Amino acid sequence: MAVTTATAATFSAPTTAAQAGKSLTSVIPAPAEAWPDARQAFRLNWGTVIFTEAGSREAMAVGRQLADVLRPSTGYPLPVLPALARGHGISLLLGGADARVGQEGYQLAVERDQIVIRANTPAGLYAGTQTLRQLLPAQVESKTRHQGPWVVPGGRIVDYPRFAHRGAMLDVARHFFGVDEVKRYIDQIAQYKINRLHLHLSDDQGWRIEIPGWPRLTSHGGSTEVGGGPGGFYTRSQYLELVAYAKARYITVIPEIDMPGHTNAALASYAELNCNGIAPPLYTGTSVGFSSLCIDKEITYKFVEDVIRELAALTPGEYIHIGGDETHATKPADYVKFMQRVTPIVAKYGKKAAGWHEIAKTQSDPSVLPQYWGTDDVDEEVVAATQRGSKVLLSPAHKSYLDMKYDRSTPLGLTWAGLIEVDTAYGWNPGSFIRNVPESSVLGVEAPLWSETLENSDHIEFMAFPRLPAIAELGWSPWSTHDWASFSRRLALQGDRWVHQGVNFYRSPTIAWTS
Ligand code: TNX
Repeated sequence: MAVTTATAATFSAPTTAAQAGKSLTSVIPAPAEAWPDARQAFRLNWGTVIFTEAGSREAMAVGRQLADVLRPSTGYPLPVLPALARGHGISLLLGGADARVGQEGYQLAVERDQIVIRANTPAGLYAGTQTLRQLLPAQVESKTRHQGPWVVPGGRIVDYPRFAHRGAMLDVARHFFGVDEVKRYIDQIAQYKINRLHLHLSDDQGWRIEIPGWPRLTSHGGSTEVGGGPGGFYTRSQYLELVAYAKARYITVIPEIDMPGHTNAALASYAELNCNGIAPPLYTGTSVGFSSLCIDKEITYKFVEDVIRELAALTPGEYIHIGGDETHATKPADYVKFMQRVTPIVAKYGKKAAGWHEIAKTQSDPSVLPQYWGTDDVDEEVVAATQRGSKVLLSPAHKSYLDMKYDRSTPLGLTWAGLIEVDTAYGWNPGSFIRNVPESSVLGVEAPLWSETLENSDHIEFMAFPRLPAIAELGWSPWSTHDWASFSRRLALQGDRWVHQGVNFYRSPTIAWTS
C-alpha cells in the first residue's frame, strides 16, 4: 500500500459500499498513490469537453483517443478542444505535475466540476486516460449506447511506473496473426500501461517480415505455420503501420528475429544458408532446437546484417531482439562465436541487442539485454552479466508465460513450465526474483505469448486475460501495493469491461467475477 500520508488510500480493505463497488483505486495496475474523496465525484454529460494542452498535437491525439472510447457508449459529443479556456470537462495538461510522475506517470484530480490530468509527457497523459477509463462504469467500454450515469469517483492520484520496461510478447511465427489481430492486442494491452510489444517475427515454422534482397524468406518461408495453415507475413508498410499504431498508444515495438537456432524457415528458403548447401523442407510441427544457421559461412553474416539493417531502419525503438534460445543444434563454442560477431552488427545500426538469457553466456558488453525465461531463481550467467553492468528483463516461464495452461482442463496452451493460474502469475516479485540480481539491475517484466496452440484473437485473449494484467501490475505498481486480495477484487471488475469490449477472457474460478 502506498501509505505515504495518513490519508493515502487503503487498497486491501474497502470499508464503504462505494469502495466495495468502484473507487478511485479500483484500477489495474494499482496506482502508486491515491487519495479518494467521497465528497467529490465528476459526472460526464452532454456538455463535457475534453480540453488538451494548447499547442501540443500529441496531447490532442491522446484526447481524441479518449473521446473515441467514450463517445459510442455515452452518445455524448465530447468535443476535443485546446485548453485555452477551462470549463466543465476533462483537461489533459502538460507540465505542472508532481515531480515524481517522471516520463510516464501522471497525476489525476477528480472534482465535482472538472477532471484534470497533468503529466510531463504525452505518454503520461495517455497513462492517465487509461486510468480514467477504468474509473468510469464498465459499460463505457461498449460499442453501443448505454444509460449511464457516467460518474467518476472523486479524489487524487499520483502515479508512475516501478519499471521502465513493461512488455508483452506475441509469437506471430508459430501461427501468423494479421495486422488487425495485432492491433486488437495492442489496444488491449495498452489499457494496462504496457509500453513494449515484442514481436517474435521468425521461427522454424515461419518467417513473417519482408527483407529486401531475400524475397524467398516471405514467399516460401512465410507460407506456412504450425499445423500446415497458410501462414503469412507483414510487408514493410504493414510492419510500419503496426509500429505507428503501437506508438500512438505509447508502446514501442521490439522486433525479434530468432538466431542462430529457430531458423528452419530461413534455411528452407535459402539453400546457401545451410552448411551442407541443401535446403530442408518447411516445418509445421512444434519441436524446438533442431535448426541452426551455418556459423562458419560468410553468407550467414551477410544475411544477418541485411536483416538487422532493415529491422533497424523500420524500428524507432532502441532494441532489436536476436533470439538466441534453445540452440541445441549449434555447438556451444559456435554459439559464442556467432553472438560475438552479431551483437556488434546490431550496434553498427544504432540499436541495442536483446536476447533470450542464453545470450548471457557470451560475456557480451553491458548494452546487451538478457531476457530471463528460466523456471527457477538461480542463474549464474545472468548474475555475472548484471555484475558487468547489463540489465535483465524478466519473463520467468512458470510465472509469466501466457501460453501455459491455467489448469489441466484448459483447452489451449502447453504445460512444460507448469500450470499458471492467475494467482501464480501475480505471485512473484520482479525486484528480488533472481537470487543476487538486485532490483536496480531489472529493466522490467515481459509476458510472452507463444502461439503453437493459438490460431486467432479469441485464443490470444483467452490466454492473456486475466494473466496479462497481473504481469502489467507487477511491472507498474510499487511493491507496497502488492496484495492478492486487492488485486483479485480489482480484477473481478475488469471482467465486466472485457464483456463490453468483447474480449474472450478465461473466467478463472479463483476470481469472484461480477458479471
Ligand atoms: C520455449 S522460451 C521457447 C519457445 C516455445 C516456448 C513454448 C523460449 C525462449 N523458447 O520456442 O515457443 O517455449 O512455451
